[in-house]
Amino acid sequence: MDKTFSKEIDRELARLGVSPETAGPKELYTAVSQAAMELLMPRWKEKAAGKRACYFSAEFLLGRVVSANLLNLGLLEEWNDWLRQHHLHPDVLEEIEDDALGNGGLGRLAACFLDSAATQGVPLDGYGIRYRYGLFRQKIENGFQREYPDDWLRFGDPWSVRREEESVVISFRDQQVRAVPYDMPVIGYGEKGVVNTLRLWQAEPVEELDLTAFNNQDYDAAYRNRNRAEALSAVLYPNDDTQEGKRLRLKQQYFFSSASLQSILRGYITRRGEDFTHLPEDVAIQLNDTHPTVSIPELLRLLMEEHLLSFEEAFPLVQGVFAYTNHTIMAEALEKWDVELLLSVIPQVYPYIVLLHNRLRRELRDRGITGKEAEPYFILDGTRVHMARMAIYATHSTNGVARIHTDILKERALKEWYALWPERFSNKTNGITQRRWLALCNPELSALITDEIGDGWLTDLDQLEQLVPVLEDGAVVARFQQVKEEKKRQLRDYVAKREGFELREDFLFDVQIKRLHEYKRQLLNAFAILDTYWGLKEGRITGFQPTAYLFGAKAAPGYYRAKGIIKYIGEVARLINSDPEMKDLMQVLFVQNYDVSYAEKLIPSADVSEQISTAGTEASGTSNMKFMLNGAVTLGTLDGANIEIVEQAGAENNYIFGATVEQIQDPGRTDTPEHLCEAQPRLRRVVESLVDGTFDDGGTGMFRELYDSLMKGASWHKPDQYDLLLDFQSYCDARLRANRDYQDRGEFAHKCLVNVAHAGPFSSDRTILQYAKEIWGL
Ligand code: 26W
Repeated sequence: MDKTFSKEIDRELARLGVSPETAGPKELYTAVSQAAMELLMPRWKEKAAGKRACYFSAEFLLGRVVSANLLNLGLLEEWNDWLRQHHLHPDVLEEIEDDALGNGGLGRLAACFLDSAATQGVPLDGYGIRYRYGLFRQKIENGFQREYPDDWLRFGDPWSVRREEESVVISFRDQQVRAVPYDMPVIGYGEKGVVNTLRLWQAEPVEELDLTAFNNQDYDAAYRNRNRAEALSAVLYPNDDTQEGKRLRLKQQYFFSSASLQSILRGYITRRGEDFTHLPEDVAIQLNDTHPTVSIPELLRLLMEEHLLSFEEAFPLVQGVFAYTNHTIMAEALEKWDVELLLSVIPQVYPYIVLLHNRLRRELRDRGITGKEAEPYFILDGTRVHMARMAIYATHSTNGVARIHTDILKERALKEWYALWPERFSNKTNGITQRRWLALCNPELSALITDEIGDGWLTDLDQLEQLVPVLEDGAVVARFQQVKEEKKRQLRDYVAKREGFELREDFLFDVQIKRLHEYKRQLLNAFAILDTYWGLKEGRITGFQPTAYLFGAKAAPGYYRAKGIIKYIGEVARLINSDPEMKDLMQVLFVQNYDVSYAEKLIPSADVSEQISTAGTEASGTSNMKFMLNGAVTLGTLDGANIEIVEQAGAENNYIFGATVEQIQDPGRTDTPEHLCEAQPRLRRVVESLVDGTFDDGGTGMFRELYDSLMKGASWHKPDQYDLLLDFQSYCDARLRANRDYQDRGEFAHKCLVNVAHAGPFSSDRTILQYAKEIWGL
């Protein structure tokens, strides 16, 4: 093997003044990253001619980038050899912080898309914010979630290049800031691979510091400007469920939208001059949810104010450039900005919103839509700006992220829009990158697969289909079981270190990991665990396969109920883990600070994947795909991408339960929480555990509030709005079925492998090629 890379690592270490023997994790990280950067630089500079696509996203949840980059560069083996040679452990880089510049699915999807585009040779660059602090670090103290800052730059940022000379100025009503781009290479894997760019903007003062104030010894005033500027990109908002009228959040959105557009226009003018008619031939911009949607009036403004186009010239260009992805139908998450707030932050943008609104009204009038009938379309409703409406109107494409989600958009949530412009709507079912979510996180299963069918699956996941005939070979199934056992042992060791908890690796692993939200129904899972516990104690359940129930989730810091659910799971865990009778039957663990790197440990070890959202609420889900790819069965509802997963892998190889979206949304429903509890004493008992003294919420009243949300409702919602009680019985049944089936280990492993063999369609390579062809025209 060519040893250029190893030599480069040695050189970088020497430059840092250390040797392989004296280097700590930080030095090793810096050296290996800089060595890799050195080698890839020539490839990064190559830019193919032709149209480029831009992914505008407030979040990019990359996780740890170093191992993924080394894998994609084909340098991972040489790095591991180098470590071995110096008697260093391959886990030395585990101390490096994740890049956690995102909340959950939407941000991680953006990261998977970048990886897939670079691998498939699709010219796609990411544009976002370089938050100083990513999503908070979570600790569980006394069962309660506590938040601490996430200092992701602690070990430096060797993968970014600051591009001072490409800074732009952004104006707000009350301040101006400089946006400085930090570029990261996005490295494709394999032969078709290219190196694209993730450009993250950092806010800085236009003037370094106020020297006059400084000389007058008014230091607060001297630094005020700097602090106010830096505040803009200081923190990622930790909400993934509600949009509150937050000034700073709007500022962040405008900040990265305007900076990205200015930088894109600069590039265009360099190539084409001031003739903007070719803009949609050169540039496609995908809006990741409505967060960057202020880009629409901002591009109009830039074209009209700085380049003197008329509105009727600029509008079709804008519509040709932009496309919009919707990630949620939860009403609380649909962004609407108060006009007053908007005017006090970015008044210069408002006139362009008015132009859009009026143009829309004219179009509606021409189609005979007036009065009340026109209202669901209004971008401006008198007091607020509806960002999703603006996004649908002023783009050429709106897409959902799984088939059922897109159908719900067309038939319900956005039906008025679909009626007018059906050709604008399409589905792009989400996907995940198999490089991170199989090759990196599960080298053992990867080796099994490669031994059977070769390694073509790394860039063409459909090749997993070739496993189908192989699955009848008992030896393959047995090897899969050994892999699963090995991944459980690895998780056991990791959990022992991180949580001080002794997982039983001989148990079935049942895993629910995702943001904490009522609609995702972690509380239903906890109820079912408690019901199983009582069933075992009373002898109602016999022949039970011992099970470890694992949870990982962060709650938005202001989401009171979500935090109550964390506390409740902790209480259930305490009851069960401390009961000697349960020692060989059940364990419950809520892991702290669930993040991308933790997911990479948990997913490969899982037997059962919990995907239990109320039908019609989870747009797609993506962890469901990661579990499938790593050989877990889905215990889930007919929601999001679960539907497409069971369609591929077969209902007989998964555990589907619960009401369908039609049943949930049936206007003729007569069931009530009270009736359901009356008919089902076991259900009554678990629900009452919230308030009957079984558990202690530390005097906070959180459990009472949860109880009331189920049984009484609240001013803003009906009782049990996510139908936990309706689905309780069928959930318990399905879960017990999985538990019984597991006891025929060979048969269960076979089911798991059938899931793996049919995971091909859930590669983000497939998704990104669909975006490229069907939306971006690449
Ligand atoms: C305005 C606050 C806010 C912030 C983020 C509202 C909503 C969000 C996101 C839409 C939350 C999110 O991550 N949604 C998830 O997107 C995934 C990728 O498409 C889907 O797989 C998940 O089902 C969806 O919940």
